[in-house]
Amino acid sequence: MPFLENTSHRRLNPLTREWVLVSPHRTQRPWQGQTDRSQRPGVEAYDPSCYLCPGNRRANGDVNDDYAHTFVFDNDFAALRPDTGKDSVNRGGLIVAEAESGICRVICFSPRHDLTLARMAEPNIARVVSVWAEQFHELGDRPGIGSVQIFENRGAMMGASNPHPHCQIWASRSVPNEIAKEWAAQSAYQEERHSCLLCDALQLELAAGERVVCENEHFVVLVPFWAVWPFETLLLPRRHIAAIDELDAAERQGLANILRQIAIRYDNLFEVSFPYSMGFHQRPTDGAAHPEWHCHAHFYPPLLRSASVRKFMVGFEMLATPQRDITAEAAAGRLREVKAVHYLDQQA
Ligand code: H2U
Ligand code: ZN
Repeated sequence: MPFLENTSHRRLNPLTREWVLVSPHRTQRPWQGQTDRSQRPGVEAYDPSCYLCPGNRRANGDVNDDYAHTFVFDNDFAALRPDTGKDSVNRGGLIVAEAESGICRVICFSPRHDLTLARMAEPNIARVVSVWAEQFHELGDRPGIGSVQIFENRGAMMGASNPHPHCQIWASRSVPNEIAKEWAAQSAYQEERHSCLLCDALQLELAAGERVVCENEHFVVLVPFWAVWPFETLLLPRRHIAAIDELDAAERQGLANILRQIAIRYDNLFEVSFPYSMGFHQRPTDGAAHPEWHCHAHFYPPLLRSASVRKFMVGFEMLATPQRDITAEAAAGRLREVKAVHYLDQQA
């Protein structure tokens, strides 16, 4: 449909039922992609001052295990605590608050301070996937936990406090905003069409092909039609599962493989360790089966045209609707074009 390539239009995100404004005519100018090989990571395999490296002391005095693969600990500065009680206030629906409880953890992906998912070996990423599955299961099974959010903030640009490869888990009593929106949309779709929103979207995307970035036997990564961030991607299991604890052994390997693939493509785009926030959206953990829910991960990277030019969600976007210039189709093309081998592993 040509209007999608040359006319201002808005696209609907059926998962959140929010719109994004696309202004493709603003990118008729040539691609300004720049790379910056000077920004090679200068970090060491072990940093004595890192609070995530094996055997080091954390801010609260605890000493990390001398771990060989992954390491999980309760966040010393947890935003959610298990023991908050049940206080609430409601003044006419205008001044409303509830005590919120939960558990926050940190997961180190590797003892190596200098690695990222893009630079880790696939079997070691598979270990991380297994820890995610165990943690989701363990925390989600607890009474009083309604949702488990696993997320990674990568890079100073996204506010990550430390380059050591790690992610966080926030398990909360209530269902967070983004999950609540996606839950409502997936439930409504299931009720109306007796089908799964993301299974159907995946079939459409695979048939179109133009927004698919990479795939394997079990997973597909694509720039969704409704992407807001320039190089935003959606990672989807081909099988209809509601959470990663339902993945079998081959699918866990497959998830490790696809995570490595997309992380490498991101790094190769501007030849920089690519910043992003990513996370898994999984079924609410209220004990129900959630047949409407299709497990997936979102990658939200801030970079726009080079290693240093980032997109800001300001102005119209903050006050009205998010907007993008480069189309989802063009962004997917860029991510497909780059090499599948990490730039630091390519021969000069
Ligand atoms: P981020 O890089 O995404 O901010 O995650 C690091 C987390 O590690 C952060 O939530 C926690 C911070 O609270 N932390 C500890 O639990 N112990 C420490 O000694 C320092 C940081
Ligand atoms: Zn470290």
